[in-house]
Amino acid sequence: MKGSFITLEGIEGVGKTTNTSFIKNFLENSGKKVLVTREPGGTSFGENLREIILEEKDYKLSIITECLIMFAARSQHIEEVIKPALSDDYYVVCDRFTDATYAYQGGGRGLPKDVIDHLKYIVHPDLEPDLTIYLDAPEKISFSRIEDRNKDSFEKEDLAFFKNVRSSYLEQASLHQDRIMIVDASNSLDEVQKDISHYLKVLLDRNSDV
Ligand code: Z5A
Repeated sequence: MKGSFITLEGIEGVGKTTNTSFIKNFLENSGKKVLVTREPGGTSFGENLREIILEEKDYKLSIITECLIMFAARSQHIEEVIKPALSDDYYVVCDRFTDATYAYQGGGRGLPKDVIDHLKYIVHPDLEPDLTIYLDAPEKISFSRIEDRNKDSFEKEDLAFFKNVRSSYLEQASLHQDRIMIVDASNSLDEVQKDISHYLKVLLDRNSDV
């Protein structure tokens, strides 16, 4: 595949949506074709599943059901959107991907890592992001940025849940230092975007050498 696959990760309110637009502009200004997408979602099927996941329900999804829904949406997303775009030379910028499953269903909900490893192997054995920007900030800072919003089913979880999610993200970043770049999202937006620009330039340089 000729394009590049870039993902953004982090707990709620750290600035993933804001910086997805920044990355799109940066890459387009560098002459690249860019496709922005998100998970769960990115296809009609995935967006339907996203609604089911995030809406208030009068029943509770089991942890494994929640995880299978993430991977069902992802499988469709990869086949219908991500792989065709990468084959067509696009830079695909995705707001969350499988690192989020390790962090939320693994770290947050306590699903064993080997279950997620297994599902990942079934759904995308041959696809890994080329670059993951992990926006890191303490829960209290990121939550203060979204306190005026209506909360979805995840955002109603307590601080302990998000501490575990964040720890899990940091653990993955230490395991995949070649791919996951940690950006301090408690800094000003200007500083955050300066750091992101640096990692994008490294990726563009690497691609121009190929
Ligand atoms: N989920 C899962 O459990 N398992 C999975 O495998 C996947 C997902 C893929 C939906 O995600 C949920 O799905 C998610 C995990 C679960 N849980 N929740 N909730 P989502 O990505 O759609 O939802 P989100 O994380 O809640 O997105 P968000 O609330 O929109 O946050 P954000 O995109 O990171 O933040 P933002 O909208 O860009 O910024 C928030 C505000 O902060 C905004 O006013 C900005 O202007 C401001 N901001 C941003 N950066 C800064 C800085 N640096 N300084 C000051 N202010 C800033």
